[in-house]
Amino acid sequence: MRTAHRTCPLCEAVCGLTLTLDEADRVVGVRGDRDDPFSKGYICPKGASLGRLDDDPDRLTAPMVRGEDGEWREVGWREAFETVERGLSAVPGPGRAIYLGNPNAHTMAGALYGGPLVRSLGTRQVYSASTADQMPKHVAAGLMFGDPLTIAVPDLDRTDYLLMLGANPLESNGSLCTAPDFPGRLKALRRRGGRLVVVDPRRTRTAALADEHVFVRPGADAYLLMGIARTLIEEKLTNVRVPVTGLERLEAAVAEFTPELCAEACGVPAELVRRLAGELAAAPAAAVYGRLGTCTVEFGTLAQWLVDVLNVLTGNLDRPGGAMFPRPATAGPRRTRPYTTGRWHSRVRGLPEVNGELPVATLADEIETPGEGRIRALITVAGNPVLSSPNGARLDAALGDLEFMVSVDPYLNETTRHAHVVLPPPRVAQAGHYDFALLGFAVRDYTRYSPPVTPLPDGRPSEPEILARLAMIAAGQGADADPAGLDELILDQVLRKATGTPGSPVEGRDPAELRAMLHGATMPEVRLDAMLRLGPYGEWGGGGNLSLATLLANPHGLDLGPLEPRLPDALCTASGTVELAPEAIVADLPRMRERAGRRAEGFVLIGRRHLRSNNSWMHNVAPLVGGTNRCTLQINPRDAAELGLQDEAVVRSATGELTVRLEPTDAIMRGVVSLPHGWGHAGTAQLVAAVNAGVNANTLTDESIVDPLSGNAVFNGVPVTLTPA
Ligand SMILES: Nc1nc2c(c(=O)[nH]1)N[C@H]1C(S)=C(S)[C@@H](COP(=O)(O)OP(=O)(O)OC[C@H]3O[C@@H](n4cnc5c(=O)[nH]c(N)nc54)[C@H](O)[C@@H]3O)O[C@H]1N2
Ligand SMILES: Nc1nc2c(c(=O)[nH]1)N[C@H]1C(S)=C(S)[C@@H](COP(=O)(O)OP(=O)(O)OC[C@H]3O[C@@H](n4cnc5c(=O)[nH]c(N)nc54)[C@H](O)[C@@H]3O)O[C@H]1N2
Ligand code: SF4
Ligand SMILES: [Mo]
Repeated sequence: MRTAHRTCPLCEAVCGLTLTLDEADRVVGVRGDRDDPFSKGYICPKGASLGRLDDDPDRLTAPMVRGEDGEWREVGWREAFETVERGLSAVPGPGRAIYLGNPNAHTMAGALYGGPLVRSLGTRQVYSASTADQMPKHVAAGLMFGDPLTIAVPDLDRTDYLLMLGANPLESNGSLCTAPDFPGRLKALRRRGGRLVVVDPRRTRTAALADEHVFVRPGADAYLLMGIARTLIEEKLTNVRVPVTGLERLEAAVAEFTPELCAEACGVPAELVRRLAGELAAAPAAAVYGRLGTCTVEFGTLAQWLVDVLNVLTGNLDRPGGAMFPRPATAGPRRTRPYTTGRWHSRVRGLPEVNGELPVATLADEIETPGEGRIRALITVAGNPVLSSPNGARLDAALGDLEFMVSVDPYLNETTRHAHVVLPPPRVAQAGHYDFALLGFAVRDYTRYSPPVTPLPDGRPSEPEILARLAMIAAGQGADADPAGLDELILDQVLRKATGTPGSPVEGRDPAELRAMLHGATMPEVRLDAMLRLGPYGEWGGGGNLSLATLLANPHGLDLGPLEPRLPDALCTASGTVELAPEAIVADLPRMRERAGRRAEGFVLIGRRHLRSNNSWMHNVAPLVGGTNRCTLQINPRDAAELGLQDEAVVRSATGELTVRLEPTDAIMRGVVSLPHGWGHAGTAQLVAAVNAGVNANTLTDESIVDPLSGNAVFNGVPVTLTPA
C-alpha cells in the first residue's frame, strides 16, 4: 500500500485528494487532502468514489473499431489511428466537425490540445458543451470587460451579502466559482453575520441553508435583476466605483422596466424587488452570483449582464467581499483584439459564431441538411450530446447518418455508440492534472499540479497524446507523425510571442535559450512549465518563483492569497472601462420588454442536479446511484392532485414526450416541474447504468429556441403538458 496526492477532476471544486493504492496500483481508498491549503481536507461522495470510477469494469481499456456489420472489436492503437486517418481524409475540412464535452474543462488534454485540434481540422463546425451551459456568461463578460474569460466571481470568504440565482452549490459544489467546500463557505458567511439570499423555482438544499429563499418564475431572472437595477437608479442607491462607459445609456434603457412590470413577469413581488435592491446597496460588501439556472434560458446573456450591472451599480465589482477577478498562475498575455461575436454564421439557421464556435442546438441541422459544408465527419472528445444537448433524440438519429465519427471517451455510451472508432483515455490515476480553466474562477488565487499517480502501461497513449495525434492526422501529417512536434511548435510560438512583446520581462531574450531551460517528464508538463514561468507569479514573468519545479516540490498546492482588485488593468475593452450598456445588449432589450407579459400556458420544465451524479457519466458506479439520485419528475403535490396524477405521468413538449416517475414535493413552485438531465441510458455496455436507466430529459427540450446573443440552449422554462400515464 502507498499514498499519493491528486486534485479531484470530477467537478469544479478542485479538491485535493489523498489516494491509497494497493500493490497492483489500484486506488483502494480516497480521502480529502488535509494539507491542501484551498480544500483543507474537504471531499464529497463523488471524490470518495474515484477509485470505483477508475476501476469500473465497463471502462474501455483499448481502442474500439465498429465494423461494417456493426460489431465492435478491440484493436491496437496503431490500427485505431490508421482507421481515423482513412476516415477523416475522406472528408475535406468544411465537412468536418468537432464537439468538445464538459470534462475538457477538467483535463490537461482538453486545455492544451483542444484548441490545436480544432485549428488543424480546418472547419468552422466547432461545437461544445459551453453552448449548453455558460456561454451567456462569456458573451456578457466579453462585451462588458473585453474578454470572455474575464469573469467576476463572488468573493465568498469575505462577502457580507450574497444574492445567488439559479445555482445549487450544495449539490453541484459550485460552478464558475471554484470553491472547495462551497457549503462550508456559505455556512461561514452566515456565521460571521452575513446574509444569503437564494433565488430558485425550487427550495433546494442551498435555499434551505439560506437566510431567505425567493421563488422565481423559470427563465425570468432577467426581470428580477432588471427591477433591482431600476430601483437602485430610481432611489439613488448607486455607488459606481470603477471606470465605466454607458451609465446614462443604461439608465435610459432600464427606465421602462418598473419593479411592478418586472414583478409581473418574474413572479417576485415588487416590494421584495425593492427590498432586495435596498439590502444589496446597504451591505458593507455584497455580491450577486447567477449560474446555470440563469444561463440556460431565453434571456441568458441579459441575465448575466445584469448580474454584473448590479455588482457595478452597488460598488461591489472588484472590491474585497464583492465580485472579483481571479489572477490564475497560468494567465497568458492580455487580449488585444476587441471582443466580437458573429464573425461567421451557421450554415442552416444563420446563428452567430460565439468564441469561435456555433451553438450545439444547431448541430443536428448541420448534419441533416444537404448542401455544401454539410457535416459528414465528427470528432467528439469527452462529450455525450445525445443526453446533454437540446432535442438529444434528434441528434441521436442524426449521428447515425455520419460518414465517419471518432470519439475520445472512456465509455461506449449513447453518443459514442455511433462512432466508428472510440479512443479511450487512460485511467484518471494515470493522468497528470492541472486546472488551467477552473483556477481562473477560483475564490482564492491558488495553484496545484498533480503528476500521474501511476505510470502508463507500455504503448498506452496519454489523453494529451491521443489528441495531439488526432490533430496531426487532421492536419494531414498522418498517423505516424511524432506528437511532440506539435508541442514544440506551440512552445516556439508562445516563447516567440513573449520575447517579442515590448515590456515583457523576457523581451529580447532568445526563445531557444528559454526553451532549453524548460523541464518536464512529458510535453504537457513542459508546456505547463512555460506557462507558469511566464505567468503573473512566474520565475520569468511575474517576479515570483513559480515553475513546474516549485509545484512538484509542493504537492499539496500553494495558496497565492486572497483575490485582489484588478481594474482597470484586467479590462480589454476599446474604451478601457467597463461597458455598462454594450450595443448588442441594448439591442436585445426590446425582446425582453415585449415578452414581459407573456406566460406559458400549462407547466414549465426545469432541470436539477444531484450531489452523487455528474451529468451523464457517473451512473455506472453503484455507490453513487439510488437513494436521492434518481431520475424523477418533481411536481408540487397540489398540481399532481389537480391533474389526477399518481405514480407516473406522460410529459409532452414541442419536441417529444416521456413517461416519467413522479416525485411530489412542496419544495417546487406550482406550475413548474423538474427533471434531471444525463439519464436515459440505452443500448450501451454500462451495466449498472442500464439498470437505473431513467429517461433523457433532453427529449423534451427544444433545439429551435436559443438565447439569441450567445446561441445557448434553453433548458429551463420549457413549456410542457402533463397527463396521467
Ligand atoms: N453533483 C453534481 N455536481 C455537478 C454537476 C452534476 O451534474 N452533478 N454538473 C457540473 C456542471 S457541468 C455544472 S455546469 C455545474 C452547475 O452548477 P449550478 O449552477 O449550481 O447548477 P445546478 O445544480 O443545476 O443548479 C441550478 C439551479 O437553478 C434552478 N433553476 C432552474 N431554472 C431556473 C431559473 O429560471 N431561475 C433560477 N433562478 N433558478 C433556476 C434549479 O432549480 C437548480 O436548483 O455543476 C457541476 N457540478
Ligand atoms: N436538460 C439539461 N441538459 C443539460 C444541462 C441541464 O442542466 N439540463 N446541463 C448542461 C451542462 S451544464 C453541461 S456542462 C452539459 C454536459 O454535456 P456533455 O459534456 O456533452 O456531457 P457529459 O455528460 O458531461 O459527458 C461527458 C463525457 O465525457 C466522458 N469522460 C469523462 N471523463 C473523461 C476524460 O477524462 N476524458 C475523456 N476523453 N472523456 C471523459 C464521459 O464518459 C462522457 O461520455 O450538459 C448540458 N445539458
Ligand atoms: S466536490 Fe468536486 S472536486 Fe471535490 S471531491 Fe467532490 S467531485 Fe471532487
Ligand atoms: Mo456544465
